[in-house]
Amino acid sequence: MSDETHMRAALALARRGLGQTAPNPSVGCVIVNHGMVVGRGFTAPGGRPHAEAAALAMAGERARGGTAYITLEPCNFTGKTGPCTERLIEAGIRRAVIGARDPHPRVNGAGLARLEAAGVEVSAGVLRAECEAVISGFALVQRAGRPLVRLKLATSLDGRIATAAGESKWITGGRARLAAHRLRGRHDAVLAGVGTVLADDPELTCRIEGFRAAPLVRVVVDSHLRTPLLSQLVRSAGRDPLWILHRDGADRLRAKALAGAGARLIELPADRAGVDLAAGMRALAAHGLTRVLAEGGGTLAAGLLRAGLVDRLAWFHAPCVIGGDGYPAAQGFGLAALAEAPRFRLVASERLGEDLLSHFRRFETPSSIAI
Ligand code: AOF
Ligand code: ZN
Repeated sequence: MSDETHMRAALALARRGLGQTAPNPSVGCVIVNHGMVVGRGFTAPGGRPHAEAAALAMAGERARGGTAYITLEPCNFTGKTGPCTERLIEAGIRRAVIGARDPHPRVNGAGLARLEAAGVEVSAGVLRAECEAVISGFALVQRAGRPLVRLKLATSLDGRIATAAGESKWITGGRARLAAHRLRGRHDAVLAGVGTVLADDPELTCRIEGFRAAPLVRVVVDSHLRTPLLSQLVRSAGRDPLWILHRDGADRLRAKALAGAGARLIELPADRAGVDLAAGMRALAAHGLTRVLAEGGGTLAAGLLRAGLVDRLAWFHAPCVIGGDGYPAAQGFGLAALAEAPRFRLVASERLGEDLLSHFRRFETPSSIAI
């Protein structure tokens, strides 16, 4: 079988860990010897052990003389675990096929160089684009100091998230809702605005049994600490992490009560709309998050879009029309000209029952392509 075929299998393994390995990227590794797959591994929940260690443990002596297919360049320094380069060399791996480079400043090509210096034949860049996509959150943290932000919207055909009376439950059908939970499961954190918390009292968990081994962080943007102590989010804060992004000068007693209930409070500078969301995203990266799913409502969506913080869109459309008096997916953000509108590129779409899910990526201009 070709290098690409084995790398595809390694990619499928890497995707299994998505949303569970932060602050580490999720990596997949397949070890092949004499045409037989002898080891498979992916980065464990929490980021350790690394994929290579898991695959080598499965292969044992059968790794000797074999080829390792790894979605990311192996690490070559002792962080929280020993370097994977040395493990691969000691196990007698003869050839390494690598997808993406590790953008971590201490690796960035040095892992490949170490393997080559030890006489391992290295082929780099196999299915590079797919392998880079899997580590895009981690790469953004390294390059821009903020996590990947995917905005999820579930709207009517005319882009409304609720009727004028505020009714918003069940716009989309069951299959779309299941897909939305799966989406949550592949992120490190779910982000919502306090307006949504007050209106819907959501729990923001991934309710698919057995999907996740690592906790999903719930983050609320709540400038003035209005999240109710009796909300589902606060009541479940002992079980699943709850972080609250608030502006400086918020009520001290409320801050104390929320912290006492188990929430982590993160203070941010204010901007005209509430908290400075760019600073908020940097704070989330500093606290170890790499992939964030923003779920609304319209104020948060507008804030993120206006600040240029939306890297991906997952847009569910239900086949109904609510009309202009309903709540828009994104509140106004004062565009002066169409040329300033945030632009996206459609990358995939699928039918889910009667609904449509479209995936978009931020439209990259040549100067923004590094991200
Ligand atoms: C790999 N395989 O499965 C992953 C890697 O803090 P540590 O010790 O866990 O190591 C962090 C480094 O390992 C950093 O460069 C990160 O990109 C890389 N992640 N490396 O060889 C893996 N998850
Ligand atoms: Zn490693």
